[in-house]
Amino acid sequence: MSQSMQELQAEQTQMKAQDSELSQNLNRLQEELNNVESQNSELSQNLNRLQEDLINVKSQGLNEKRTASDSLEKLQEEVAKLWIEMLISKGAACSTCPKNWLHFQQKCYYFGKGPKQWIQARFACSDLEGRLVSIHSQEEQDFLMKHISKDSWIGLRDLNVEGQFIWMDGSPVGYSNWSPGEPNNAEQGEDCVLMRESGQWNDYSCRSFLYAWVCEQLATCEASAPLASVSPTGPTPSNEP
Ligand code: MMA
Ligand code: CA
Repeated sequence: MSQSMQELQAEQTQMKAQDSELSQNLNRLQEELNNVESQNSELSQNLNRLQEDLINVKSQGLNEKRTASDSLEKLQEEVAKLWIEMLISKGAACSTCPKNWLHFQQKCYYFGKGPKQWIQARFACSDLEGRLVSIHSQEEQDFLMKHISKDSWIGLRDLNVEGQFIWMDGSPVGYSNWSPGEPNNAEQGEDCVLMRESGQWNDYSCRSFLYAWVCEQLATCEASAPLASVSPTGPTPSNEP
C-alpha cells in the first residue's frame, strides 16, 4: 500500500471516531433538551397554580378588609352615640347644629333642594359632612314629614342584595313606613328609597332625579365646664365615602 493510501485510511478511522462522538453528543443534547422542556412545563404549571393562589388570597384579603371596615364603622357609630348619651346624662346639651340645619333629638337635619339622582344626593350630604338620613322611630319620621314638601331621597337602599334594605348608618330596617304595596322593585328594578310628600316610603329607580333629599349628622354637645377637656378615645366617626 502506498504511503498516501495509509494516510487516507488513518484519516477515515479518525473521522468515524469523531462521527460517533458527535452523535453521542447529539444524543446527550437531545436528552438535555427533553429534560429542560419537561422542567419548563412543570415550572409553567407551578406558575399557573401560584397565580391562582395569588388571586384567591387577594380576593380573600379584600373581603376580610371590607368586613372589618364595616364592623369598624358600626363600632364607631355606637361609640359616638354612647358618648353623646354619656354627655347628656352628665347634663350636657347636645343640640348644636350647623347653620341651615334643623335640630331634632340628638341629630341635625338638612333638607336639600335641587335635582339629584340618589348617588348625587349621597355625595351632596357627604360634602356637607353628613349623610343621607337614617330613620329609626315614628317620632323621627313625624319630624321629617313636617319639613318635606316633595318626594325626597332618604338613606335607604338595597343595592347589594335585592330586597335587603340597609340604612346609610349601616343598620337594617327596624322601624318602617312603606306605602302600601312597597317596596315592589317595579319596572327595571328599584333599589333606592324616597319619602313621598305623604311621608310614606317607596323604592324607586336610583337613576331618577328627585328635587329634594334629606341629610343628617349627629348634633354637637355643648359640654358643661368640667367636661370640656374630655374627649372620646379613638377616631371620630366618619361618614361613608
Ligand atoms: C308607582 C308604583 C311604585 C313605583 C313607581 C315607579 C307611582 O308609583 O308602582 O312602586 O316605584 O310607580 O314610577
Ligand atoms: Ca316602588
